[in-house]
Amino acid sequence: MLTSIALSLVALPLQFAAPTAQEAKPAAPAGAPQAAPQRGKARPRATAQEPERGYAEGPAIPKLRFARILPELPLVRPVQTLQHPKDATKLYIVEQPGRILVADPAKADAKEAPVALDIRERVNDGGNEEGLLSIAFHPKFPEKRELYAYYTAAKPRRSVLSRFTVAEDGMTVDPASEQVVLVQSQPYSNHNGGSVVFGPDGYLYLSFGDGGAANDPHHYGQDMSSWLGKVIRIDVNASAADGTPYSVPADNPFVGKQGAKPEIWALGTRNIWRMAFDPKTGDLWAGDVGQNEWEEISLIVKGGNYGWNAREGFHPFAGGKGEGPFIEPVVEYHHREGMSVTGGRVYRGNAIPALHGVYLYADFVSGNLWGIRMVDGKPTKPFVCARKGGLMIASIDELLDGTLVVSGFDGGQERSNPGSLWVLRAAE
Ligand SMILES: [Ca+2]
Ligand SMILES: [Ca+2]
Repeated sequence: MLTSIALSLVALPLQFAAPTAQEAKPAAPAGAPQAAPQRGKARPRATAQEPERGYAEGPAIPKLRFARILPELPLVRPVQTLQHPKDATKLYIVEQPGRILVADPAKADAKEAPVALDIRERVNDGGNEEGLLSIAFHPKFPEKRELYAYYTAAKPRRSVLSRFTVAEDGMTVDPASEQVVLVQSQPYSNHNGGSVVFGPDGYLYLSFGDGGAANDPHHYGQDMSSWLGKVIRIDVNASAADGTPYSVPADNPFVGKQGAKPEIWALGTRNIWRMAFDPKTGDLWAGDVGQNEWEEISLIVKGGNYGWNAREGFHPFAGGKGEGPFIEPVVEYHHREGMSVTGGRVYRGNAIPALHGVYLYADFVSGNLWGIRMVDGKPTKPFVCARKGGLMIASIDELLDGTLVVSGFDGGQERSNPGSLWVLRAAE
């Protein structure tokens, strides 16, 4: 049973803060905004907890299976893979304690992998959601040999975004080359967000969580004077006039707005754990981890307010604050189906034609992997493409040919459990 997996966990899921006994449940969804049903189609049956949404119809989404890669390579809490953009033999594997390994994903018998970077001494991975959380190459890599890394550090507790220089052969990243781009103080160990990605515009996007604890006690999600609970967008190619090692794009939505940090691109996000651009459409997809009941997938747009902590998924959140208008999720799921969403990406590979254009996302606890399509701006009904009970799915990334790679912790998230990597194949 999926729920028994969740209940058997001793530690908290990676991106999930356990509700305290005193926490009120969000109000019933009555009155929650609903998408209009598609004309001429039967509305899906609603339950008390799942209001009618009116899903779009689309081509069938295929069943998938998990195929292990690098099965003999020992990994410690792998939280992301990133392929060299010009070299299919180099897959950079991010280990949460603070290392990056580089391995050829096709080498089935690899028992070890060279360490490209080891900054475990700088990284604080004391909390379950702390550590080296995300990396991204500069869009012009490898001509511009820059790697951006987002990690948590201690004393004081903070999140750090840094730039490092990659060696010409791509095998090592110089730890002495670190240039800190920005720092955000962190009030609690959890909800550090943790995706750094470059957009088609060449700017860097970073997801910050709401800071942590539970319920966003300081209401950071709607506080425009803080990066917490936001997605930010910066230009890392130009320093600011005051020496800040990045600049703010002039068309950021809150530039010049009094009391607002100009780096903010979108607000009201609780803890986006994995976001990714669709290279074909330029859409920014995100999985935003919920509090007590609802996990959501959202499309992040310029200036959008995603509701936290006034909203959780499509529902009002008791005790939250905030004025709309809010942008509703694309889809949500209830904690019956999982506990902590891991945002994925749109499949743009050629190996599975029926999967082309499908957005895939997962639950860290239940091991469910869903697919949806967008049809005329509306999602198709989420379809469970695969289920991998016991695998804590931490990230869904892609190889050069579009093959999706899943990083996870095998058998639970206790630190002693081995990490593992899988590719998604068509089920036979
Ligand atoms: Ca935090
Ligand atoms: Ca939301």
